[in-house]
Amino acid sequence: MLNRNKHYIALSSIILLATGCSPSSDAASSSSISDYQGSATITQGLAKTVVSNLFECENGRSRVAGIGEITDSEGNVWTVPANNHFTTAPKATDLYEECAKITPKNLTDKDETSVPVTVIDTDGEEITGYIFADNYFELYINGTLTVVDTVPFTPFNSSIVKFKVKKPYTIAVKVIDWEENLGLGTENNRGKGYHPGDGGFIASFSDGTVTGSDWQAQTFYTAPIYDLTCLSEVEGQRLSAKCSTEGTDHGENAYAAHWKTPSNWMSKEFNSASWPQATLYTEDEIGVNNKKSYMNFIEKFSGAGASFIWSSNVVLDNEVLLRYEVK
Ligand SMILES: [Ca+2]
Ligand SMILES: [Ca+2]
Ligand SMILES: [Ca+2]
Repeated sequence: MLNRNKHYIALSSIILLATGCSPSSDAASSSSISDYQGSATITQGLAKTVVSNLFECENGRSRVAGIGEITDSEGNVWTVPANNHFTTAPKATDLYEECAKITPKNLTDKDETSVPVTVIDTDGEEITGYIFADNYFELYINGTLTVVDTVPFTPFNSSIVKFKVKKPYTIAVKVIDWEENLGLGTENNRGKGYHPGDGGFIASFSDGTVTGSDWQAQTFYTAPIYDLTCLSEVEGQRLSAKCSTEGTDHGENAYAAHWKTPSNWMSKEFNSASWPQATLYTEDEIGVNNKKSYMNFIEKFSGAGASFIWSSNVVLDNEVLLRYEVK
């Protein structure tokens, strides 16, 4: 089967090798794939949509949460914004979810006794977690996929989870900043057709565990990139602080950087020693002050001592894996 992206990338690489010139077809891209030296695999342009929309909002509006595939110059297929288990995994219990008309004003309006308990260890401690993600999370405890977010993109929602486990245990979370322009890392927002959007994740647990800078966060998908020379790597960190985070109306030829996720990244035994520490973000930076799914339960988020975390770039890094060991 012909894949236009693969052929475009392969052809442009040959031309660039032959001429040493930058592509003239895209004024926004000032460097080429063949010049890129880092550990990521680079793709360019829009992915092929393979799932048009994972989620329909029954009561209200939501952004279209599609899934795409894009093939790199070596024939590897990348799923964007990321591989996920939304359609198959157990869903988290909604703390606040407008599409389901679950909109308590505070925690006392919420019946927590009906939240199902995932048993990791039968003789473990029962722990309750409170989670808010921009936009989507999948929670693993000791490598077991415990629950996933009920809303992949928008509206913003929050979740409760209960599990039974013995210490020490490992929390691993896949977080996805979803995108409308699949493979380009952008959405129609703030008057721009290709706005990069941002992520953010915060959680607290009844055993005192909270998200913070002692969590680890590694990046697996960074987009949009308009100039590949802005990417760098230092001691395992996949850095993009020099890359533009501006929206544009001409983002259709953006590059994306992909890294393969290790198959056992969520397991207790996985060695994440090379992963960077998580970066902290303020509530203002994430922009939650107008979001009831967060503010109505703030006592379980920043009020519990938890901080918003992500990788080093909360705008451009769209698939991030988090790990934390509870001692
Ligand atoms: Ca969500
Ligand atoms: Ca983003
Ligand atoms: Ca987002």
